[in-house]
Amino acid sequence: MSPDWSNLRADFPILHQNVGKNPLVYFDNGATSQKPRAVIQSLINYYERDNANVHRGLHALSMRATDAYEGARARVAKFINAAGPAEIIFTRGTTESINIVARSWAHAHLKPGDVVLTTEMEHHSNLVPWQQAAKATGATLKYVPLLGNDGEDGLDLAALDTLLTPQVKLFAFTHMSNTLGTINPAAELCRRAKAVGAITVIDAAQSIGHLPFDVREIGADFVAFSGHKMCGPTGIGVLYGRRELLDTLAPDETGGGMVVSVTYEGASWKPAPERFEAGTPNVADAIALGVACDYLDALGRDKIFEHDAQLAQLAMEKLSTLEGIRIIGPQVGQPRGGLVSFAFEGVHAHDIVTFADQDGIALRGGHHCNQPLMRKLGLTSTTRASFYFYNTPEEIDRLVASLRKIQKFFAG
Ligand code: C6P
Repeated sequence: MSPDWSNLRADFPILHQNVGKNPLVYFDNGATSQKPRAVIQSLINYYERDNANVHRGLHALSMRATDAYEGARARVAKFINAAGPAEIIFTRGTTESINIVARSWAHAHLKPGDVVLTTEMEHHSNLVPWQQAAKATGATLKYVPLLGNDGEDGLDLAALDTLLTPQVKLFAFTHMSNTLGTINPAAELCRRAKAVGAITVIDAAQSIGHLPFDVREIGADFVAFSGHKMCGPTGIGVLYGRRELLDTLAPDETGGGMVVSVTYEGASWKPAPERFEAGTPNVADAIALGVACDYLDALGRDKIFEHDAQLAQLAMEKLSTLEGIRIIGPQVGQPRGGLVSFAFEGVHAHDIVTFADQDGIALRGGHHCNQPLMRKLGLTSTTRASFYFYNTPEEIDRLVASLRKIQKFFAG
């Protein structure tokens, strides 16, 4: 049975406010999701009762903080079905997670003649680090093309046959595009990469809190995601890495907490995950991320996906009735995740976002950290409505009504 979605709104204090004269419609979940009371309370509890540094103290608070921090690591491992907590490295977010792989793995393993493969739909966070790694090592960066004038046909999976050569050492791709809403077939991409001996890196920033995700079933080597897009706090994220791979990697950052022994001449490293967590970690936010995992698992990410995908289809159907709208990514009836990006000729996305805000509706407008993709589609920006389980069909009606008003205004 599906949860009672509208009752769940009571768990999110922030949703119960007016923006100007109108009740808030929060459609910017792709940028960051809102936080349930349980996550907020976890932060308060930690700072009111348990706050101490971890792994260092023998006093009660430090031991409580350490237990809760390591408990959160185990909780996240369960959330994605990792083989164990040692495969979970806490980072600041998706961006830092991908950069760790690009600096630690790629710099150690890439040489001239090697190829790093990514796709034409990547967020800058899963593109620029590979450009930098390729530049530093002499490797070549190649892209799996995106099909369709509006990017509606997804990645060119046939092109993979020629692109995935034994020269490809690493294939980094997004699980769900933050701009198109496309969901890539992660398990198939990992299987095909593995067949040529390439390591896979999945950017799961947009998918992890929205659909079931099993790292072992997918067969990923590395997975990056952010807590703040899955009901957790900002400033905490995860790099999942297969244990065998993590243990062969040199640390990206060095300092306290990650060493076994230090002399004036040198130092030796602890195994993963400590090896990759130099300095005092973000204890409070990691613990709250564990609470976010509990919250999402209690709802069921299969149910969340169903809900979000239904809202996206409803939005597409209703938005399609607006004259001159161009929706990018999968079209009405094609499978997609819970976000919709669109453009109107002659009206800039920033104007749409500003006007919608006056109706209490929070959207995102711009290039969504996807400049090469925008250029490919012949756009400079789009407006994006991104949904989560607390959004409702009535809110979609308010969006469409607001857009109609905006269109009328700009038509003069
Ligand atoms: N996308 C959006 O509005 P960080 O900032 O490290 O938490 O996540 C980066 C990131 C990486 N990959 C994808 C697919 C993403 O969507 C994001 C963040 C936000 O779409 C902010 S640009």
